[in-house]
This record gives sequence, C-alpha cells and structure tokens, in this order.
Amino acid sequence: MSNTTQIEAILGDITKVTVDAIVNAANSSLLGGGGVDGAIHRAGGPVILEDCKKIIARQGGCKTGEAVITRAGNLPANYVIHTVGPVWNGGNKQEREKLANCYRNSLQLATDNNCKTIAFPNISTGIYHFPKDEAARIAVRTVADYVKKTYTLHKVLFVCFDEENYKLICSEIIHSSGN
Ligand code: AR6
Repeated sequence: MSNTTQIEAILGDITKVTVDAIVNAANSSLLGGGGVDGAIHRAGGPVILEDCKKIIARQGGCKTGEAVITRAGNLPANYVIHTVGPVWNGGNKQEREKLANCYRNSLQLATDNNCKTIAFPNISTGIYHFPKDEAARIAVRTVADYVKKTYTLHKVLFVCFDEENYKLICSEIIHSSGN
C-alpha cells in the first residue's frame, strides 16, 4: 500500500526551514553545544534553553537514542525535537541501533504533537564521527519504514549541510522509493 508522505533532501541550513518541527542533534546534557545544536540555539534564542532546563529538572537530560521536544523561539519552525545521536566508537557499541532510535523516536514525538512536516539534520555525522554512508542508509531506511506504518506525516525533509551527505541521502531516497 502506498502512502502520501514525501521524503526529500535539500542542501542548506536547518535553522532556515519552515516546517512544523526541526530536529536538533543534541547531547545528553541538553544544554547546547557546537555544530547544528549551537546554530539552533543561536537562531531560536533563549526560549529553547529555558524549555530544555525544564526537561532537565523533570528527567535529568536525554539518553542516547531518545528525544524531547521544546518550543522553537525565533525559528520559523514551531517545535525543536532534540535527540541525542551516538558517538561513533568503531561500530560495536550499538551505534547503528541507537542512530535508528533517534530517527524513530523523533518521528514519534512529531506525530504525537500533530506535526505534519519535520526536518532532520544528518545526526551524528559531525562531531560524533558516525560514517556518513552508513548514517545516510540508516536515516532513510528508518524514516521510510516509519512512514509505511504511520500516515499522519506529510513531509520528511533531510537538510544536509555538506554536499557529501546530500548526495548520500539522495541516493538512499532513490533506492528506498524503488522498493
Ligand atoms: N543545518 C543543518 N545541518 C547542520 C548545520 C545547520 N545549520 N550545522 C551543522 N550541520 P553535529 P553530531 C550538520 O556536529 O555529530 C554538538 O556539540 C553537520 O555538518 O552538529 O550529532 C552537540 O551538542 C553534520 O552533518 O552533530 C553534541 O555534543 C550534522 O549537522 C554533538 O555536537 C551533525 O553534526 C553532536 O554531534
């Protein structure tokens, strides 16, 4: 059975995209950091950290593979979904499963909050050094599997910051749509 969720990729800056929710590649402290995390907190303003601190007070941060949701402040999105990707450590520390959990749990949180459109960065492929080709395969396959079973999302957008990730994600999307 076919579904109506579009899976697309663009080369660009995730802080500029207008969707219901953007996903942040955070760390378990939820207190911000470099990379896309720093860019999102800078562009969204203090409201994001304020909400993160409430979550920290409630549950003490966010474990690898899990996701939490905050307001998006000055960003064009309505929500930021913060997920914590695995640090690549050779591949024998359940890094692949944990990365798939990031995508699945973020999609579920978006669905639970009535989001129709969501944008992902290439989680773990920067400071956390996950190999980009494997990360792209896991990202697209996990999203494609999810939207086969859940029909509420209209669009899932991968916002790639570098050409290598963009090409890898595009080829995985072509691959998955052929199945
Ligand atoms: N829009 C889209 N993608 C971006 C942007 C942007 N504005 N900026 C960077 N990227 P990284 P990680 C890409 O390092 O590997 C933080 O300090 C980047 O090119 O941001 O999951 C956190 O606090 C790369 O492809 O996240 C954690 O401590 C991808 O986003 C740690 O980094 C992810 O790179 C998380 O490391």
